[in-house]
Amino acid sequence: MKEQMIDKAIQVLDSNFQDGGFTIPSKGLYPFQWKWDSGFIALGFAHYDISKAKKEVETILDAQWENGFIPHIVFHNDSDTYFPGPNFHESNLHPLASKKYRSTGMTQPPVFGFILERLYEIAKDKEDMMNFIKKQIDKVYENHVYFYENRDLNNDGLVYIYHNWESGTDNSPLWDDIWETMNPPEYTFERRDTSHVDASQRPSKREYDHYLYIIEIAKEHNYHDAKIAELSPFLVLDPLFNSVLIRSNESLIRLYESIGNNEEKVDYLKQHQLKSVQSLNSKLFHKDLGAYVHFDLRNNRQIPYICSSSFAPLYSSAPTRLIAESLAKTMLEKFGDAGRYLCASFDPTHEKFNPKKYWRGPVWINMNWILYHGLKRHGFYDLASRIKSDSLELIEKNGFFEYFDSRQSNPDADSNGYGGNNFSWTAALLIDFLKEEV
Ligand code: 2M8
Repeated sequence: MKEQMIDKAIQVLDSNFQDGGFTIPSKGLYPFQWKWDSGFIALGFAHYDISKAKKEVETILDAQWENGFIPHIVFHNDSDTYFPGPNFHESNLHPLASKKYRSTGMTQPPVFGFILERLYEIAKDKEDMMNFIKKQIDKVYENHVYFYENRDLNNDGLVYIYHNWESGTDNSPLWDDIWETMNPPEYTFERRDTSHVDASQRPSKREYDHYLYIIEIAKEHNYHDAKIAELSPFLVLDPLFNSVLIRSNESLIRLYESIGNNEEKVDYLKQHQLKSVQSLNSKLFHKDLGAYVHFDLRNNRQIPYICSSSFAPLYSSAPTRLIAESLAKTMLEKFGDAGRYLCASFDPTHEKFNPKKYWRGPVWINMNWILYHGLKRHGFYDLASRIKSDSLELIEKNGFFEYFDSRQSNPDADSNGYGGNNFSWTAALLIDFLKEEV
């Protein structure tokens, strides 16, 4: 069974790999290269085709801007199956944008620090992989410097995101209260996603109006960071984004230390790391909820909802023993009842929970991978192995879907699999889960 699943996953990845040296998340629905998808995808390749793994990382990092920024989508081709595409985003408005690639002017969680380290763990030829890492690591470091120098508004080590698409958890109920503070125009545009996926599983038209409006504001100011920080109606501290940054700092520090002769960079990372960890715990951990929460900087208020991002800091060194225990307890009590697969993307006990709709409830395999490693790191082995076996069961029973219904007996559909099928990070992370002894 294990070998069969791996073979199927390899087929998915190989058929999503493109001539340009990058992998699309899913045919039709997502026809370009996405930043954090790319990192997870590289892990899958690394177990059976190391050159594709390296190519994937090399290609996305090649799209880095001169200021260290790495965009969330790189438009390698002219597909018209996705909206909004390159002509809407107009990354060339920014004076330091890549001249080689068209892209968006927003980013996604900075996964590449820990991706490089995991690639080293997986690679059989360590010397070859270390040579590759030596060539790429400064780009990842410059990306972290970009965040700390441009997005750390309060100089406390926490970096903001200015768009829900930067969070990766696009239409989470987390953002609903922010949408209430805005009144964007009703744009006329042709959605493409709903011609690939049932509309009940995707964001609404009105939600898209908000998404586009934030981009329009950023574009009016040529994607200038300081202007965005001043004017964007969406300005949020996200525990997922920040803990991924912290976790990637850890990896960069370890890798630079083993490469040697990089003291300045290591010092810079260590100093910022200290502040990031302290602030994450003091500003984003919500004691009463027993979870990390988001903070809305624009409206100066906490966003007091629990979602899978609330537990992501477990993947980093940030949580103290007490915090880690409290996170595991909250996850088990709210997300882990007997009839449910772990881990729903939004609090299943909350009225805003929707088991079928995109990031408003379904289980996502990339989040499960982060939570699995986080729980294990902090010694919660039972919960960790439940997340792993739930992930494998969901994929085995339903296929390589983008997201899954967390209800074990699902009254609404024959399958628990939703969104895009033959989805790359689902396939890649299944391989990494099954080959874990490496
Ligand atoms: C989803 O986001 C894109 C926009 O970036 C979309 O809905 O069009 C999210 O799940 C995001 O986290 C993911 O990286 C992307 C591609 O898989 O799809």
